[in-house]
Amino acid sequence: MSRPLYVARPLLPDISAFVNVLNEIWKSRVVTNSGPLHNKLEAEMQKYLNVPTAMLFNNGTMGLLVALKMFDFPAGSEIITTPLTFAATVHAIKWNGFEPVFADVDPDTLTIDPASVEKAITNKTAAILAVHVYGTVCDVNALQTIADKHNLKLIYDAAHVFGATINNRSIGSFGNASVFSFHATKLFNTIEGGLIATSDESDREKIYNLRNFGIKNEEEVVSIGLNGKMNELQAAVGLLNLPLVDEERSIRKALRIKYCELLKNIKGITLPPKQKKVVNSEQYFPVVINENIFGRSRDDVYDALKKKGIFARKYFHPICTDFLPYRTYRVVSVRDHSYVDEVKRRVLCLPFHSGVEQEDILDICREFSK
Ligand code: T4K
Repeated sequence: MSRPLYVARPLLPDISAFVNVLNEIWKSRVVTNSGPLHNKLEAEMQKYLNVPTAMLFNNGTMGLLVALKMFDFPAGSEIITTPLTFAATVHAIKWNGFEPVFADVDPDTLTIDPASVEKAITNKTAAILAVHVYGTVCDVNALQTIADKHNLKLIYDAAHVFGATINNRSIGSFGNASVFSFHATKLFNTIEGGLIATSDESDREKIYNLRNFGIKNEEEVVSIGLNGKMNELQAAVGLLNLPLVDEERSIRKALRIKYCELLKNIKGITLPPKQKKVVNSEQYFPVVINENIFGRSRDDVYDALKKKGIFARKYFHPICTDFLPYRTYRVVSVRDHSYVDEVKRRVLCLPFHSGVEQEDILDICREFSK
């Protein structure tokens, strides 16, 4: 058994392969600013994600900042998003000078609820920033219909869905832009990193400029850009990790099947949804623990696992509207009480990576059979 056992474990390449690449980088002294490894990884990403535009970033948060900047929304525009996400999603809205508006989540998928999104639209709404949370994909058709009907941009936070597909179509090709995170804890990682994917080749120049201070050429700065560039060391890790991703994903798929088999008959435990025609990214394995039926609370299970050296995580509790900067914001819902307030007390992400052994799963699941 592996102890301590964390919710995530970075996928890392063979150290000697990395040292070889480092030697090459040192020889060339090209360490950042669209170096050869960066450009190679960007080309590989375009192929892997099967999108015309795939632009690397130094982290997912910078990608989100740029994705929200690239459409020139007026200052003070409202962006509808989910409260069940990492803080970066909503911070990116505020950093751009826009107002987040929170819509409830769907009880089955825990992704943003399209009906609540529609209810949250006002004449200031410019976009929907939906999150494919845990690896579960949003209702992309319903969201696109709403976006088209109200003339809104549709941007996806795709931090959790690297390599996912819907009906064989790349997850990065939906909406106006999708932002991936390549943080160490993600299925595919460059230690820190991110990427914007879009279906429109003409977005490339705009994203390129915004990623590099708005610089167009040596004499022109054409937009209010930032420094979102991925360096050569990050790109080297990415190039070495990419061939390892599919195997990591199949190991996680087997873990998911095992978890589901062991937990499926336990009353009060809801497993992640099986989504038809979706290839899952296998990012997280969240369970929802209904204390009224199961007899124990999520926090109780979390504490008991922790005592054994198993560090599950309460992603995402607290939710964004519990954070100090957003406490005055309410969650728009088509229900009398927003579902997200219920789920935040109940959701728990269990360890989910190739370092989790069969005995670990048995040990974790025993905690649910008491
Ligand atoms: N949108 C969404 C929906 C996101 O989930 C995220 C990031 C973003 C946007 C922003 O993307 P980035 O700007 O980060 O690229 C972690 C990650 O830092 C964060 O990237 C991620 N979401 C979030 C869900 O999880 P923490 O605060 O939970 O990280 P930490 O350090 O507690 O790590 C979790 C566990 O992973 C640790 O208990 C042990 C293991 N771990 C972690 C690191 C960093 C390792 O074994 N090695 C490591 O180096 O946020």
